[in-house]
Amino acid sequence: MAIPKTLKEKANKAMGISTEDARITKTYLFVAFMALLVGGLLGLLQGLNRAGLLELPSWLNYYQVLTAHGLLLVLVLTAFFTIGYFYAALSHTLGGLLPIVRKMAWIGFGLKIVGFVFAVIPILRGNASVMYTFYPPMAASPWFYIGLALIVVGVWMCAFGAFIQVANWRKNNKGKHVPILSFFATGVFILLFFGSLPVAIEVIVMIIPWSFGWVKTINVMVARTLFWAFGHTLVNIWYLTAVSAWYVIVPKIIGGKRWSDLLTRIVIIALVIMNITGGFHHQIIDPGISASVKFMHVFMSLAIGFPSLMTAWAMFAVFERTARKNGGKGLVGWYKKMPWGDVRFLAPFIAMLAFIPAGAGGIVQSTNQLNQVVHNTMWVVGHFHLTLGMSVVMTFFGISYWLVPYVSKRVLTPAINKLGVIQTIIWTVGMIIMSGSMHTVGLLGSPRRTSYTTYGDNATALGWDPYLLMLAVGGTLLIIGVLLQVYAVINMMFFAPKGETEFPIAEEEEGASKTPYWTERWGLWIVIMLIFVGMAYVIPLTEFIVNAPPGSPPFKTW
Ligand code: HEM
Ligand SMILES: [Cu+2]
Repeated sequence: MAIPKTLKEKANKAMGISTEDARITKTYLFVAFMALLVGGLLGLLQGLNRAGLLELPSWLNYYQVLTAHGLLLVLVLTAFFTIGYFYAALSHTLGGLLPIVRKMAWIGFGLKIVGFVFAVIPILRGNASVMYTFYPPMAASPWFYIGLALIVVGVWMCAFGAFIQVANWRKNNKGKHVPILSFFATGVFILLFFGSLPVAIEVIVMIIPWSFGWVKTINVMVARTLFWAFGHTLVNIWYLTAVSAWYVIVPKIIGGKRWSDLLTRIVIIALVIMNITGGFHHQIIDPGISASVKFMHVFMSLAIGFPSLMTAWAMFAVFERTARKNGGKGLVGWYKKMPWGDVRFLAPFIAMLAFIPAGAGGIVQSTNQLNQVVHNTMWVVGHFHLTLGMSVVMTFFGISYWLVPYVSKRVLTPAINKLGVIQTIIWTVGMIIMSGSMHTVGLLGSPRRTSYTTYGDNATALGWDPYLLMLAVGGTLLIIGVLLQVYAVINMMFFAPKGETEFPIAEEEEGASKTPYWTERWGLWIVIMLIFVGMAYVIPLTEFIVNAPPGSPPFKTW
């Protein structure tokens, strides 16, 4: 930890986060959890519908609900949480945000909210039931895409704000390592920027002119490819955000030290470099991509398993060391010494455990032959409720129990901690039931993105019913979990007792070897990343464009 130099930095250390910096994070987190509330309610409607328990009224279409559920949870919840969390980290570890950076965070906030309103109005009016992937040739109202473009520009504002903040700190702290959590933030914002470039090109250059009717047709394969270059990166941004809490926050909460600083930084660099190049594992069934290019993408996405395994190893080493230091004994007996009753530990711990089956499912999906079995079935929906709905979101929940009090200058009370533990258990049971039945019913052939139907009482389709019923049971538990979590956040934000809450950052182990300075060479990492991106995308995109099939006019399929 750098010793604070300027008066402002000293003041920040003494008094906690400045009110102005806190307001940014607080507002971002508030929006994130409102998205969880509304998105969760919509999820329940879907679950009940698929189980045949609820017929949606004629003015509320299943695909309209699904579009809103996807956007609220995939885009709004995650983006607002990630930015709110990392802006608090930048403020805390780099001695307070610069005024210009603060301004950019607010402009970014405004752009995202305006963009969101632009996107939501056509969804509500039934003119944009294209789901969060908005694959052409399905076409929504042009305003929906203009909204998405504004959201992306809003995210860029925040990314550039973070770059300015980090660059300024580096200028004033020559030769020093960027504090670890800001190092994570740097990686995340680099990925957010470069990962959202392709989708911005897709939306602004291709889709908007086409949906206005200025051009007649669209190249569907180019659009899908640009989308997944972004979509796949987004997934790993969530992952990297969750991992930052696992490496840096959780060890502090259990009273331990951080695992190797060098290894942590290598994991971040590896994830940044290898990320964007995995997009085609979402397009394994797509035509027109050669087997060798698909193979390269699958190889690259499995390569990300390597830093993931390093993470798993490091985390369990930290747990064992800390528990043994606290008197834990035996091969497994040391587990008793973990703070199971502390939601700030319990929630991210279960999130980590969930990543084991979640990662295994991902390997299944990236395997060509197995992908044929599960592609576009409910299995996939089970998979991302396990990865995103459990590994990532439960980590976010765990973070909220100290971050919300920290920015609200309040404290986590034992009562809210207990509520959090109950919430964690309900969410865990609900997700296991929901995602377990989704995986199973997917293997039995039930398609994703399909409202309730028995296909004329076809025997196979009727066989899905028990699993779809379990899906609704899990979904009902989850909505209880959503309500408890949102209640806890609102309580910690506005009603909990006033007081100082610590921003928990674990120290390095004593006598840890010094991290070499080459890890700070972000320019080099970006160049290597771009070479990888070029390697993965130049040939297939050229082929799609040079040998383009006839383009498609827009379709409204709903
Ligand atoms: C109350 C909790 C939740 C319930 C009951 C629920 C239920 C569902 C159901 C039944 C589907 C879709 C089915 C279909 O393909 O027809 C779905 C899709 C989806 N859910 Fe959830 N979900 C919940 C929470 C979440 C959370 C927390 C996230 C992410 C943070 C999430 C992300 C998604 C996404 C991305 C889709 C796919 C949308 C699409 O295919 O376009 N869900 N959910
Ligand atoms: Cu992916």
